[in-house]
Amino acid sequence: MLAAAAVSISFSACRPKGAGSAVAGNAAQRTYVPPGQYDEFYNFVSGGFSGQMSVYGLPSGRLFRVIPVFSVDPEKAWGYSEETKPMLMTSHGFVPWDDLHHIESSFTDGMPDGKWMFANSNNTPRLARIDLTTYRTAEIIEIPNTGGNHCSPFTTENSEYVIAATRFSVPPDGPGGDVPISSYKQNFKGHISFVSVDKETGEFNIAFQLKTPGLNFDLSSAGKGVSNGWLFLSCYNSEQSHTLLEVNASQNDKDFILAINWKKAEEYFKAGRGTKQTNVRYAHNKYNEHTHSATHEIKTEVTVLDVADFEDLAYLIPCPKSPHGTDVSPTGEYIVGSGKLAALIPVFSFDKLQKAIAAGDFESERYDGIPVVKYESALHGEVEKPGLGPLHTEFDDKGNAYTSFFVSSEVVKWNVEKLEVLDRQPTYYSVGHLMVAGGNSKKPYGKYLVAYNKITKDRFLPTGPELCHAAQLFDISGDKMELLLDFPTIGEPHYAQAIPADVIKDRSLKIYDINANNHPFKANGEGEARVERDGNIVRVYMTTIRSHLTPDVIEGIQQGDEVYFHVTNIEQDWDMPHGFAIKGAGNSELLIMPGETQTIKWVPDRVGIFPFYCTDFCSALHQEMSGYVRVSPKGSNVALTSYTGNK
Ligand code: RUQ
Ligand code: CUA
Repeated sequence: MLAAAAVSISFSACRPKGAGSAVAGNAAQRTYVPPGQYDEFYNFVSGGFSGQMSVYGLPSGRLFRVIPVFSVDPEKAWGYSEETKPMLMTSHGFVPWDDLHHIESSFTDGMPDGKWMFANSNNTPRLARIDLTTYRTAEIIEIPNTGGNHCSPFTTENSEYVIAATRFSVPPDGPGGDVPISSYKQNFKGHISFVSVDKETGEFNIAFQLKTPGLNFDLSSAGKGVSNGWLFLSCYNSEQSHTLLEVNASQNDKDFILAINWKKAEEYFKAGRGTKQTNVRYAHNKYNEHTHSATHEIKTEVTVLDVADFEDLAYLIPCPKSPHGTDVSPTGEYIVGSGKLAALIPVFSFDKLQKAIAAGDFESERYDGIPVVKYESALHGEVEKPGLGPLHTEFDDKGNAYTSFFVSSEVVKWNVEKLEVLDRQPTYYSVGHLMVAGGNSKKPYGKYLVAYNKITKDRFLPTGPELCHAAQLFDISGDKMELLLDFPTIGEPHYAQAIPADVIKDRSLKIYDINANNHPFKANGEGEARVERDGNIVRVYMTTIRSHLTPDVIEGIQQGDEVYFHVTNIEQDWDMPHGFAIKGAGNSELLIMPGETQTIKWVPDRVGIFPFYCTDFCSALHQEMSGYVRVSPKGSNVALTSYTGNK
């Protein structure tokens, strides 16, 4: 122990100043997961501007999967196969990219239940549900009346709703949107969407929206425990300025946390008090595990309730200064506001908030019709001198909070009741989000904290101008946080979730049951493999099994035909995908899981012989798993034929 500490001290002493390596002496042992053994936690991490979600193990930091959500992925043909293209459709058409900031788990009684991960897209406003049996994006819904869905996806205690609120207030959808931008104060509105989640299937539905003044909603947390039924959203730009926000939205000493009584809002909605808005257009895309295909539809109606029309729905709490994270403690009693430009962290008390509301303890002036609770009346207290640029807060199982500080590049531990700073550790560098295992649940697992850093500079081998982002793993089981590990991440990681492996791992699907495959172009065994022509559309019903494709000889295709390879993997063994690729295809490969059917479109642009092959090294004779298509000129009389083995 002593020797290890001495080694780490002398090691850090010869590093350039500031690049610190103050790593716990036995960090290697504490993060080493021996070959063949499992990690203790799954870590689901947002991929930021990569549009993906990645799955790591903790404490090892090993990367298991990268799941395309709002992005195309040629490895899996996501967005390239005919079956998955509808998933990326929006009211603007096919949108194959987005900025995925936040991952939040589905909850049962305030605890992650391992069913789904929810994800937001920050640019073209969408919400996604990722299924934790298949590790695929199962559903995407577009959010109307919204400009930038940053304040999302925050989940209520029993996943009744996933919240999606607009980062940029904008005029509501429809023809009334053509207004001068300088008319912000009259015409720009915020909307908070309550997207319901079906208990069994997880299916989304925009139950209702709340229309609010033109604030910018940054982040949010649903109440839990004592505050279950409430929702807290941080708001910046209370100035409602529309240009040079850097300056103009930093004028007010305090912005707000908006407290919403969502149970009340739900009551009003169910009582028919909302207004139907019928000039919206938003996509709703679902992936069906039996047809192995996605569907896309456009919806045209949403119910809106204006918070200003109701006395007891919404209250503003002043919060210094351009708050970013708003985080609710495990009991639900404390609400932490992290003002990006504030020199302290205010902690509000739900109990005091309720008393202030009951007593009408408000500022003399409303804000655009909404009562403003007096700051002191809702305040539990302030954490003094915590650091610079607080962003996000998570909680452990011992009454402590952990806040990330972007500007001073550190994570700070403090006691929630006593508001005392207990420890601070540097991060390398400029931490954005941080995450404690279960740190947003009713009973945090504690043990680990991960800092997700924006800048890595000298932490890894240089790779040109573009460097990786990174995560840093801390052990928080003792009094002091101990840095254990750095690991690079996919894209820009923002929020993440860590869930014990035991909650999730047995849910994982191994194969798709071939008998439950209802794909309209499935080949039910090699006997059904065939090629059919309908005008210039040719459908190849193909099967794969070690180590041949059926058919593997295809003739009678003509230049300019629209050829669809519907490939069914008839294996029923775990971890036995096959791939499919053909020369000149303008999209990607297919990677077909056992029991699944997937389709790639190919339009041959010239005559000749086109080889195709399996792309996944599946057996000793994988290299033999190939075939040929003969392409003849348009109008040729070469007969359409196909076979494998003897003709
Ligand atoms: S927000 S740092 Cu979307 Cu903090 Cu990521
Ligand atoms: Cu199938 Cu390689």
